[in-house]
Amino acid sequence: MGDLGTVDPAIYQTIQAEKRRQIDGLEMIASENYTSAAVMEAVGSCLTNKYAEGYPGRRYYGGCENVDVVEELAIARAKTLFGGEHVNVQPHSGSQANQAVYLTALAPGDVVLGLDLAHGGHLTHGMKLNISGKLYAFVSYGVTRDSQRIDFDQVARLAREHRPKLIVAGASAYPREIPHGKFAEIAREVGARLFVDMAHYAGLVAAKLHDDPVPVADFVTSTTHKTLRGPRAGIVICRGESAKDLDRSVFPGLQGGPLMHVIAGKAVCFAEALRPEFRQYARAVIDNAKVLADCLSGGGLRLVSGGTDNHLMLVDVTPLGLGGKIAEATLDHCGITVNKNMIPYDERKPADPSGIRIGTPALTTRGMGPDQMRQIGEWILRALRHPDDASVIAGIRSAVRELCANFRVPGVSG
Ligand code: DSN
Repeated sequence: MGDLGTVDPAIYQTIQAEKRRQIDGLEMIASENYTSAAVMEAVGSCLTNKYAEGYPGRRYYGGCENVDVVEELAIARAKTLFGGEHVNVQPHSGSQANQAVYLTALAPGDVVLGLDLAHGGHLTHGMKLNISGKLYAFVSYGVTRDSQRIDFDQVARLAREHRPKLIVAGASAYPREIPHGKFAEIAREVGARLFVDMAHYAGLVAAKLHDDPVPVADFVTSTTHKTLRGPRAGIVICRGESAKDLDRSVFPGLQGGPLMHVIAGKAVCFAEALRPEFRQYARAVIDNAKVLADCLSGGGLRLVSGGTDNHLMLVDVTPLGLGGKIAEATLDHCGITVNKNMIPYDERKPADPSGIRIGTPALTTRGMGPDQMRQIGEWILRALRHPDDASVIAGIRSAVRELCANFRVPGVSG
């Protein structure tokens, strides 16, 4: 035990319990992952002690010679990984990265197009209670009823009708590859700028396994902790012409001192993602998702859009006679962590929608492959068919624990 157990036993014990939960359970929340021990070491380092308002070489504090190196390395590596003329690695989160783009490209009241939250969009893409929806006049596009893929006819029609200043692409619950060029064409036609929030699939873009938004978008944001497998944080990539304004929007517009320890973690994550093994990892994430999706649809569950191209699937559980809330809780009791999720054209409410969202990034990081996906798919089906049968659930819980014992969680030991 280190200092924490003595100084704050309550927090120490809770962290121990969370370690156990992460080791003993199957983490299938599509936006979560296990970052490496190296990233955690950087994030847990003495860099947390340093104030560094400003940018490398232009700080408002002395003593920034080392954190300047950290930030410059993070920027250089992000540029190597994603391309792009300018990168800002200071946003504390994906939400703040998105706000920085809005602050740069828009004035309050400007019209923006974004994907409807209920069709797979994100809070920060214009949800009414989010600052994006309060400050700007968002108009939502969606997916078609039949293919459940983005309705580009609707995007074009809404763009011509509302003449938005900005079009937002990207999603947090969309199982298909997003063709960014189609958005770019529409944006060009109506004189809008294009902003892609690639948070969910950034790791797949880094591995060149997903259409790359950087060449066609004016602004691209990402979190670094999802498929990219880094620390919990955000980044913005933009064209050189917006660099100055964007940097001002992040600091002093939205944030004060950057979290230099987290920026160090981002630098480590970008270096890891530049290695050839990362491409193999991202390939395996997609392959695993396809195997699991086939297994679930073969067992009678309906997959939104019929399947997946990426790291996640959206599963309509109502064919088995239950809603997303019970499905999430049932799987939780089995040690399988997912989240309930609205599906497009859902007739149920957000607190108990028709679907669950399932992702493969974290289990793939643990080294699980197609055999484990088939096994987990069977467990999910059995649990959802018998949500009230305590012995079925207990049996799956113990089988999950046994499986987990064979697959290490990077950076987390029991
Ligand atoms: N809340 C995240 C997700 O789960 O997709 C996105 O920010």
